[in-house]
Amino acid sequence: MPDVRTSARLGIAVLLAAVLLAACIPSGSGCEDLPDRLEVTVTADGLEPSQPSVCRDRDVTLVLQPEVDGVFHVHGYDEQVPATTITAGETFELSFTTARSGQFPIELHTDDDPQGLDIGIFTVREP
Ligand SMILES: [Cu+2]
Repeated sequence: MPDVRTSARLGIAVLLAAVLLAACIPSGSGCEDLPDRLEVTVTADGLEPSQPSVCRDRDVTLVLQPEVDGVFHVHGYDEQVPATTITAGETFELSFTTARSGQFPIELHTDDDPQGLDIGIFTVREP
């Protein structure tokens, strides 16, 4: 009965494909699937994405694309990411090693608001 054999083979092939596919999908634990290079749009009152997340012990690059002028500051991460003067329309690349994990408020200081405004949260997850 060739039909039965063919469909059995097909069944095995589908099962095998499903297993292989499942193996390719990164597991949800840790932060293996988080990117090391993140493009971040900076607006007057927010970020896109609003909560950039990376993994600890990685060489990370934040690519800032500001729509406003100001000083970009990751509160509590000053050693790795010095406060950076940004200009609307230009691109700024901040490269650093994520030495510490945690959540760090991202602030934007402007001439209008020198004290700074929380525009997002930078998250460094444990591997
Ligand atoms: Cu600040």
